[in-house]
Formats: sequence, C-alpha cells, structure tokens
Amino acid sequence: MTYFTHEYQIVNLAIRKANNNIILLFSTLLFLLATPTQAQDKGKLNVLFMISDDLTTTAISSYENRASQTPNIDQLAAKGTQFTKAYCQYPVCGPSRASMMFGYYPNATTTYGYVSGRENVGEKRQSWAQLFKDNGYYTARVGKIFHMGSVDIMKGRDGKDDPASWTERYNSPAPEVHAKGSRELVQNNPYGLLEVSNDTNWNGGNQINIVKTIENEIHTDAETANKVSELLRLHKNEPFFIAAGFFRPHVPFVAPKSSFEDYPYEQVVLPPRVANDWDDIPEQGINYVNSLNGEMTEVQEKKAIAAYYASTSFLDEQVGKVLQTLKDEGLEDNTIVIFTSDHGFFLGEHRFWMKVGLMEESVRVPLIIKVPGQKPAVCHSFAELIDLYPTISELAGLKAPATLQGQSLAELIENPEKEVRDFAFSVSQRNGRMGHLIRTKDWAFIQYGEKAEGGMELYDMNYDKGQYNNLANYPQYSNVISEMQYLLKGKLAEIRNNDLGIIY
Ligand SMILES: [Ca+2]
Repeated sequence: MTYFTHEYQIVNLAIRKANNNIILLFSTLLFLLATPTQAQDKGKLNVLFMISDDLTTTAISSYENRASQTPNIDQLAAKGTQFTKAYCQYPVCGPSRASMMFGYYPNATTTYGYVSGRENVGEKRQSWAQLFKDNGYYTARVGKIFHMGSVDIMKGRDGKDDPASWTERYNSPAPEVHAKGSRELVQNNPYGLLEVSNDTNWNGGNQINIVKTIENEIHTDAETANKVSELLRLHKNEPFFIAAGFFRPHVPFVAPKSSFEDYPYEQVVLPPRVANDWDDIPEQGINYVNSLNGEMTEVQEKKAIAAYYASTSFLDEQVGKVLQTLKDEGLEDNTIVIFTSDHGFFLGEHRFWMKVGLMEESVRVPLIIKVPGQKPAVCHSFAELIDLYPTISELAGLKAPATLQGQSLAELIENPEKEVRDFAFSVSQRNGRMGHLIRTKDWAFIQYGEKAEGGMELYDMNYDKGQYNNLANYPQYSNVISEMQYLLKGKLAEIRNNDLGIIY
C-alpha cells in the first residue's frame, strides 16, 4: 500500500479521460437510438443528494488514492463531472452543513456551532431542500443532512434538523461504537490499556475508535442506503429530492470485519514526517487533534488510517446500493445525482487528525455532479459547497433566491473548461478567533484574526502541495501577502453585504 503521489493522479486522470471517451461514444449511440429525451417526457428532474461525513478526497480512488478503494464513487465520477477543486466553507459538520443548506457563508449568518442554521436565517428563508418542497417535490432526508452528533446517530434522534425542509425524514439508529465485534481505541490510549465503556450515555463520539463488527451487524449507513432505496421505489413517479446522509467515515470507524481485509495496517505508509514541521505554524494552525495530544504511536496511526479506508470502502458499498436502485428503477435518465462530503479529514499529515484546520486535507471536499445526458468530465474550476444550492436549483429549472451567496456551477457541466471562481474561501474558528482561508490556484493563504492577530500561513501550492514551508514571514513574499489580504478584505465585505440584517 502506498500513500498518494501526484504522479499517480496524473496517470489516473489520463485513464479516466480514455474511459470517458469510450463512455461518450456509447452514450452518443444510445442517444441516437433513443426517442425524445425521457427527462422531458417525465417532466421535472429529480435530485438524489448523497453526502458523506468527514470524507477527504485523499481517500477516494477516482481522486488520488490507489490504496483506498471506492469503485462505486469512482463509477459515478466516470459518468458525471468530478470537481477537483471543491472546498467546504467551514471544516466542521454543523456550520458546513448549515451554510450549504441555506446558501449563506458561515460568517454571513454567524453560524459556527452545532446547529441547523435556521436560527440565524429566520423562518422566511428557504433551505435548499425546502425550495424543492415548495415547488411540489417530495423531499426526504434519511440520516445526517443537517447536523447530528454521534449519539444522535446511535439513538436515531433527529439532531439539529430543519423540519421545514422535509416532507418526510428518517433516522438510521445503529449500535455504532457498541456494535458486536472487536473494538480498539487508538487515541489517548497509551499501550492500548483503556477499554471503551459500555455505558449507553457514552458521548465520546469524537475519538478514534475502531470497531470491526461481526457480519450482519446493524450499520447506520446500510440502514440509510436501504431506506433511500425504498423511498426511490415508492416515489419514482413523482418529482423527488431525496437526501442520503451517510455517517462514515466519521469516527468511530465502525465497519464489518470483511471491510478491513483489504487494508492491513502493517502496510500503511504514513505521510512524510518533516523535521521541525510545526515550528513555522502559528499556534491556531496546530490542529486540535494531533498525534502528540492524542498520544498516538505510529502503530496506532497506521491502524487509524487503515480503519478510515475500511470505513470509506463500506460507505462506498452503500453508495453503490443506492446507485443500483436508481438504475433498476429506471431513474438514471431523469435524476441529478450529487455526491460530496461536509469537509475533509487529516489522516496524519503533519501528524494532524480530524478536521477544523484550514489546510487542504481538512477543507477540500469530493464533489461529483451527474446530470442526465451530460458528457463525463473533470472540472478544475474552484467550487464551494455553498454553490450546490444555486447549481442544483438551476439544473432542475427552479428559481433560487437571488440573495444566495453561492455561485451556480451549472454551466460547468456543459463546459468543464470554464472557471466560475478565482479562489475558494473557508473559515474556521478556535478559541473565539476566526481563521480565514483564501485558496487561489497558486497559493493557500490562512490568516488568523481579521488583523492577523493570530498570525498567517502562506503556501506555494505549485511547489509545496504538502504545505510544509510557511512563507508568510519572508520579506520576499510581502507582495503576495498584500495581494491575499486585499482578496480577503474584499471577500469579507462581499459576504457582509447581504439581506440578513446582521450587524458585524
Ligand atoms: Ca463532518
């Protein structure tokens, strides 16, 4: 097993291009044989929205990882548009989802916590799903779309849901960390002596627990895939917006024992260890979970990565089940399919783990959109999760509110060479201070505090993709810093110029 290399990514894209040409040939033939498009016959386009939780692009084989296997997500990518530069707006579940579902930046609504986002936009504004509901669609969520914590998932609670968004909603309770099988805690467990308590009030949802379950144990994502399949069958004759909220590969890493077989931890190659790596990172940039405060040994780190891949493969199987149902029910030709994640995940890069930080692994997200009849494509334009609301509304022919802050990506489906954004923007707060990311083609610029009170990071993304050399304090980069600060200032002004009536 090897860790991802840039060279592989290039080879992979070349193979995809070749495959795409073959697919294009077949789809052209099919088009010639087909009667006037089915989508028109059936009227409105449906939406199947699938979102994973804490899934980083570095664990998806169609993106850049040959160690982790995700054949079903890869297949969707090979038929749709795979966005290579998609970014979340806040690398934490609650605020990322709130921003995506309501179409405003987190620092516009000032939504940074574990809430739905409704609190700050008010009753009159429509969420993304609600727009579809108000336009006669059957809308349903299964699992986690707005924020849910680990205990909500386990107990089948609604979490911080937005009831106005849905015609129907379903949860997928499962034993999670208490599933039958073998269990191991690899974070803050020196020498592996601690056991996870069986207490039902257990709330250690954010620890790296690994559970290899017996076969046929109940899994939340399998329940979600089954329910979504059932809803697709039940509602195939009316316009629908069905949202499948998968929980893996979020911790705890729970998957059937068989999912671990392809990932022997002994073969995991850890990300490079760069000497003095942390010395040039401001305090706020040292991720809240890391191998030091997590007291993780290298063996525990390898086990965590292997378990993350196993969880991702299990998730991929569930995505496959849903896509198969869509095909079996004849819905492929009139359904827009989206696959994404609420944010990324550090898998030991810089010895960081989990999310919150503003480096690539944490903020970049997988994003695949497949529209009936489209040509397969890889799109390198910057894209943001906040863009999904205007994009999918436009593709379905619905008029999204003009006040939304995202940018429609719809034209990129037709014309993937185009670019709709010069940079991506994300924020993340820690100890009351806001960190901001401006990610341009050449640079990743992170500034802690509006006056850089908490310091800055600047990485050359052409020559330092791993973000090991912070250039922010070198005088020869002062022009770049000025340019980045100019972009940040403009972006903050643009975000604050909105209809929310909030005083900043
Ligand atoms: Ca998440």
